[in-house]
Amino acid sequence: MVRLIIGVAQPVVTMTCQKKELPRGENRMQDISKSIEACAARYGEQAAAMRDYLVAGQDAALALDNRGPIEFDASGKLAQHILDAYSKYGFYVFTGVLTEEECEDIETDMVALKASFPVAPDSTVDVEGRPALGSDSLTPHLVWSKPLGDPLGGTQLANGRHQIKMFEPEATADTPLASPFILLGSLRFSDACLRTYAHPELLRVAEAINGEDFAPFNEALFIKEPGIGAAVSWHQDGVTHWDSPDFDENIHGFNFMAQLYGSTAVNGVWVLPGSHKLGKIDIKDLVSSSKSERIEGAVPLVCDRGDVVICNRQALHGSFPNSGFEPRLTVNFGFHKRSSVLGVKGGGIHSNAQVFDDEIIARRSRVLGYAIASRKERFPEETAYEYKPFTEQSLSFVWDDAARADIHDYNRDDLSI
Ligand SMILES: O=C(O)CCC(=O)C(=O)O
Repeated sequence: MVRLIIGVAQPVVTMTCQKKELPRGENRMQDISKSIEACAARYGEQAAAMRDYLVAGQDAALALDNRGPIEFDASGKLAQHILDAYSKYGFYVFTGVLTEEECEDIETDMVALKASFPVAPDSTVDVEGRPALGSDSLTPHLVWSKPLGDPLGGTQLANGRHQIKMFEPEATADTPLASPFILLGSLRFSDACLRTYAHPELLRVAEAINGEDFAPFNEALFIKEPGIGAAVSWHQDGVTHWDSPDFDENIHGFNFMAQLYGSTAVNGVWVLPGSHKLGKIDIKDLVSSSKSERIEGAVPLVCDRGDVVICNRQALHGSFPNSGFEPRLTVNFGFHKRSSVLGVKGGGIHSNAQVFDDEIIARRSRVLGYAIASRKERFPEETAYEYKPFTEQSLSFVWDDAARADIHDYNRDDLSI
């Protein structure tokens, strides 16, 4: 069913613009006990083991010291405790980043997007017979799956990085034969997601991790509807730099994962803490030593609505099919160190393999310029992020129809490494 190969202790200042900020370390966790039971029940004789794994993982995730609001110290640097925890675990849950207003904007766009999805993987029309979303695209945009499937696991798609096939529970008879679960190049389809891409505090985090000349990676939506949403089998994202003499824990960049409905042990991404420092992992071996796909030591990303995770792309991660009752919609967008992409031949997963030069990086970065411009219009009271490469070249951007046309198929230049 897959249509595409994808693919020092200093005083801290807590950021403003968050309506639902909680003290560091706390979260309002959704009660997912019914989902845990429903999910476990689909695993047959493994039901008890699955239930125990979900509960233990959730408890372990909440016991880690890697969640709280985005904080900067008195000199404007990202708080050291965040940098330390991110380096230790390979991920950090920033709580209360997106305001309710911003989440509602994304929700509104999602309703329109879903209504314009093609009716079937090979269709070019939506349910009303209109040209479907992306039917004029030259670039890949939708990845489809059968309900509760694992379309990437155990295949050679995406450079074979999803080494094992996850268990695919049987879906109920009322589910569609196939539905989209990943939307690529998402910034051209949703103004709300475009604006989230320019969130000033998130971009300051990107700068802190990857330097002020940080470069884009790619953007996608992960759509995990209850009873339908597909698995993304265990994998590490990076494909190009594992044997590099300059290898370090940040060389393959990171993804921000903004949560519209929260994220749970049942529907969320699971991460093996610290695995971003281990180099390339033999996943089959790990599954074999864990005696099941329930990899020992992994924990789920437990989030509320509006939380945003930063996840190192080298960390071992994956998600189970969503056989619970809560939806998950993740607005994914990643960034790299410029040195990780400049002069590097891409891995060919999200875009055709090409050597990324200054021109390609500049072309791919313009969507960030439009995003900042568009966010300024929607949230004029906010201090917009200033991206050094634009300032140095005195580049300015306007978000208008010409800009929309300019980013048509922009993801053909995804800096896929
Ligand atoms: O959201 C998911 O389920 C998977 C996300 C993922 O694998 C990624 O961002 O690399």
